[in-house]
Amino acid sequence: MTNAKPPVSVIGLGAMGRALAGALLSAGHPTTAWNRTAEKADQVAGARRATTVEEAIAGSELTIVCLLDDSVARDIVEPAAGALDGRVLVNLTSGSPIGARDWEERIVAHGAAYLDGGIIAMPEAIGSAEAFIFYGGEEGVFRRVESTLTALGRPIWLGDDVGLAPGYDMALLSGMYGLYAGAQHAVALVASVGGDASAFTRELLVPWMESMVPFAAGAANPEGYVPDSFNPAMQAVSLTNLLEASDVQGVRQDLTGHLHVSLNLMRRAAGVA
Ligand code: FVH
Repeated sequence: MTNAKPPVSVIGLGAMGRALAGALLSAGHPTTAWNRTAEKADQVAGARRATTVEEAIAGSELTIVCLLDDSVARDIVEPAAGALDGRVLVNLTSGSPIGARDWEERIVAHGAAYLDGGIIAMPEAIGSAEAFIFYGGEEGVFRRVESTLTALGRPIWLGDDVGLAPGYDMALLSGMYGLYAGAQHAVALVASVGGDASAFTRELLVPWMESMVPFAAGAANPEGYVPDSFNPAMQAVSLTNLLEASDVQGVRQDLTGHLHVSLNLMRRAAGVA
């Protein structure tokens, strides 16, 4: 019996691809890597450098792709897809649900299995307990490679539909960008009235946002339904005041997009849309 870990190939050695390859090597997986700028392989100690994409794919049962975007990934993988027959391709490039389903169709047509993933971590966290990665695709395929994927971060299988992973990935990013937009506007407002933005952030904004996150996220629903207990008519007036005052204070108007989302929801709920 051998404890040897299965080899893995990684296509794409940007910041994330290098982190993925490094984590696989640390976990004991012989790792073959290909990147357009070939010298980046030298930054991943222990990786075997493949000179072509075909050579990388042929080196392992499992190939992980992590490139800038789906169109780059397609241009790189498609011409070499013949080498995928009987293998598994895991695409961790950020994409969309419809793009993932298109990928699956193309990869399966080449006799391979396909999983689509969404990485919820910065490169520095890859391989640690705080990193988690969503996967969508056939459960049997996921289980086949699950223990290898664990080397990258906690794997979360969402279901057979490959579109689930990019959908969940984008949803979490949306939550993050929503928070960022709110924080950015809040700090700009405080600066516009001559306040100390850094003390405000530290002492008031962070604790306030932390306490409001469960409430705001808990109240969200797919229909955009606002309960009467929110007093949406009052909230619509308050949001209008906030938008007007922000404008008068000279806060950049492009920072207020998130307020319009809430204003529209409140107006519709109050019947004044
Ligand atoms: N880094 C992060 O924090 C996030 C975390 C969440 C998931 N994302 C997604 O991961 C994908 C890769 O991101 P990255 O951070 O590795 O990105 P870069 O460091 O910019 O590396 C890009 C790689 O793509 C290659 N590439 C770009 N254009 C081309 C092209 N025309 N032909 C061939 N390869 C191309 C690039 O190659 P090179 O410039 O080194 O030669 C890198 O390998 C991404 O989907 C994030 O959304 C990361």
